[in-house]
Amino acid sequence: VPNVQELALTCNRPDQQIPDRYIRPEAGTEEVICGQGINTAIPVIDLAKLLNPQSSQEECAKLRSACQHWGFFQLVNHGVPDDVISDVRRDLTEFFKLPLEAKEAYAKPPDKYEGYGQHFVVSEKQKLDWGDLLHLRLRPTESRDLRFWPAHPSSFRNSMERYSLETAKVARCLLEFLAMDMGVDPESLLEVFRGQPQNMRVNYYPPCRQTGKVLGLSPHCDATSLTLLLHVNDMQGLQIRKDGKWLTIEALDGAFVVNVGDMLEILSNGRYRSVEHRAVVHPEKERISAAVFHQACRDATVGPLPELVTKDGGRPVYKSMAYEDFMKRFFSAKLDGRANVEGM
Ligand code: AKG
Repeated sequence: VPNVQELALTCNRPDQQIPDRYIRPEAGTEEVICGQGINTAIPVIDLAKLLNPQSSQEECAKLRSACQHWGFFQLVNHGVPDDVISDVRRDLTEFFKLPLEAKEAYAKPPDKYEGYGQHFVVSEKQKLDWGDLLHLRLRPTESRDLRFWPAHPSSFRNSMERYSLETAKVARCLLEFLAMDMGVDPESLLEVFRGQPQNMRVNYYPPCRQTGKVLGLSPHCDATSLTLLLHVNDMQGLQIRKDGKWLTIEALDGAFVVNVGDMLEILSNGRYRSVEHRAVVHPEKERISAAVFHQACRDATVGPLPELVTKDGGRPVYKSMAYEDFMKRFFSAKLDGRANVEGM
């Protein structure tokens, strides 16, 4: 399928049309509300307050409520140094500025999800997303395939390494608090994520003149435990499904937008919620976002934690499945709302 960054250069001319495969009749018809209001802004969780014994209990209650009712929150005071964030922002922005041939040196092979290319394409008839991506496996370090790691800009690999380490620390810390909140031994939850497997998908959404007619990223849930999303440039475009409407997220500068993925909904036996989300595009400006996904280890079982099933009267809400089968199922389907978790 075509490179969307290149396609946008021609399609955005007034005498040109957006190809039919990108036109989404549903994109502009559903109600969208602004996520800045007192009742519509996603909760903000302060990691420094979670870690401070004086404020931890109160902040942990906010974290629980965010994961139960919203599936999303913004994380501030997360402790990732400013220079780590600014370096990764700079290098990702530089990468997408490279000429097409230079980016295609890292092209995603058809049978892999790593590399530079386009979002989930599983059939000839499927509608396409208005965006390109760079997908990298970050952790465990031995799983990295450096063929897909850009060597330009020259600081790219080092920036990514530091970012991966810092975001893995944040995710681990949040999972520990969530385990405590659910009343399970943090080790039994962390064991599922042994080695802290982590992937990153960088999304590049070019502008689109007919913005209400295309989607940057189709509605979907993440297959992960927790996703940490960084707004790489200062453009908004993330929307989450809330009470049947689309709610636009106004990301705070430097905060992570964190969401619960299918795997955490399942492990928690339904206590926390994996919520559908999508990305819309701007008529004139490009947008770049970077999602870091925290996965289970290869030999894990994805299913409700036994301690929670016991607490819940022996009733698992979801089936259990080998992690590899769970991910195969996810990658063999197109992005499609809550279909993955609801099929469990
Ligand atoms: C993803 O990469 O899974 C996302 O949902 C990204 C959303 C965004 O770009 O705001």
